[in-house]
Amino acid sequence: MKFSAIVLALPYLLPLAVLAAEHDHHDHMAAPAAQVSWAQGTIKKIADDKATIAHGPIESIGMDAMTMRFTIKDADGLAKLKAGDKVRFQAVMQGGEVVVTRIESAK
Ligand SMILES: [Cu+2]
Repeated sequence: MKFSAIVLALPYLLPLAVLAAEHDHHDHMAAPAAQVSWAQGTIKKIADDKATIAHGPIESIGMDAMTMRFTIKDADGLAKLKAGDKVRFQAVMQGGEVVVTRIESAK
């Protein structure tokens, strides 16, 4: 009786298993953050969740050295920093905008 219940339920469970597997796959695709290379820079100014950084080349987004303003998603990291600090950070393209996902003091 238990067996027939499983057999009857199988066609309904199978698509769920496929969905779950696909979801896993997407999670992997959406989480390359650990492999993003670090870029170097010096903080020029901090205002709210934005920081102006004089940065070196940013390999992860193919950007040359320049001074520009970033949206910083790493609020905890940003809270420990001030203008003049040398930093290292990870930048990615997110919704057509360059955002900094991690930032910390560079010793
Ligand atoms: Cu730049």
